[in-house]
Amino acid sequence: MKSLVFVTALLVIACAALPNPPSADSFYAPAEADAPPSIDAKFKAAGKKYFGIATDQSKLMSGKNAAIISADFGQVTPENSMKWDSTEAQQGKFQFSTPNYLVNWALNNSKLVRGHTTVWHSQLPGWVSGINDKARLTTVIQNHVINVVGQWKGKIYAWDVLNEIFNEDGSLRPSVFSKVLGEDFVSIAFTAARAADPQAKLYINDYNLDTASNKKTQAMIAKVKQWRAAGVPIDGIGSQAHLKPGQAAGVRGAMQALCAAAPECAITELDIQDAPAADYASVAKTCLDIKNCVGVTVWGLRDADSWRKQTRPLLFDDSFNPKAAYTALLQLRA
Ligand code: 9MR
Repeated sequence: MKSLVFVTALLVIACAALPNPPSADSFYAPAEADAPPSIDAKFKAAGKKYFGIATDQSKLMSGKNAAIISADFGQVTPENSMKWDSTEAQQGKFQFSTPNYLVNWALNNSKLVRGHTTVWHSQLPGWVSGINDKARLTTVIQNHVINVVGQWKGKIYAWDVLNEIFNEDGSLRPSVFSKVLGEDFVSIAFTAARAADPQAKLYINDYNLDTASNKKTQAMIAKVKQWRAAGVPIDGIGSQAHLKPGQAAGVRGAMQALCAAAPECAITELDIQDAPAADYASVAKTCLDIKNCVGVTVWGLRDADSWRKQTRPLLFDDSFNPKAAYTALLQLRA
């Protein structure tokens, strides 16, 4: 009897000493309540529009892609399905079923879409690259841009209207567009895109813009200022940011300079060889710190699906497990 009183007394004292005994409710709280917020949620809390990812219909229909993107990302870019060779492989015969799937998926899942890309020298059908008449090429560009951008009028946050038009020395890349039309293709493409979807933010996008001082970055800045001053409707500059370890160090200075040249800017195709966590964190923090940088898009989910898979540059391994760089981004302070 004595021992029972003693044990009961001990229990009473022990319970009283517990700060707040957990209620029944807290035992059954959903696991997500304790999960850290997504990187996209962090970006939005910091005033950004999204943290996004490149994907496409085949990915969204396989493995854990859709589940992970739906839970953790706020924006999608079609990796290939909106390019000229996919949308208008034959003149005037537009194919939209694959990118339609992505856009519908995005809208059903409350994700923003970046359209990619209307005028690019690569993945360009032969019937376009063979044109050498100014008037004909002008009409062909206008018709392509109006049909492709118009297809998703009001549904696309931003369009990469022009992609990769500069050489490393800052001159214009010798594509069919620049050879036949000189610089005029820039205003032709942007004017058509604005008419087709007045709400979409219109971007010029390029790679190797990762150092402020390099000639390509300088040319992008000078030319965007010049074209905007002349009335070309350019809303944003996209820096692709396909990086090697260590290159992230230059991205802050480069983005500060690029973002000062247009109303908005974004990192549009981020991937980093070997996926160093500190480099990913540094690039993400750069966008968080620059007021008119609207978001960061990573160029694919799993290493196995990357265009440079041998360098394992992405945030998820081949089994869809998040890598150290992903955790570093989750832990980033805005
Ligand atoms: O990731 C894309 C890859 O699947 C395609 O085969 C390739 C074709 O050129 O394009 C890749 O995406 C590119 C993007 O559209 C523009 N910037 C460079 C990207 C990597 O090459």
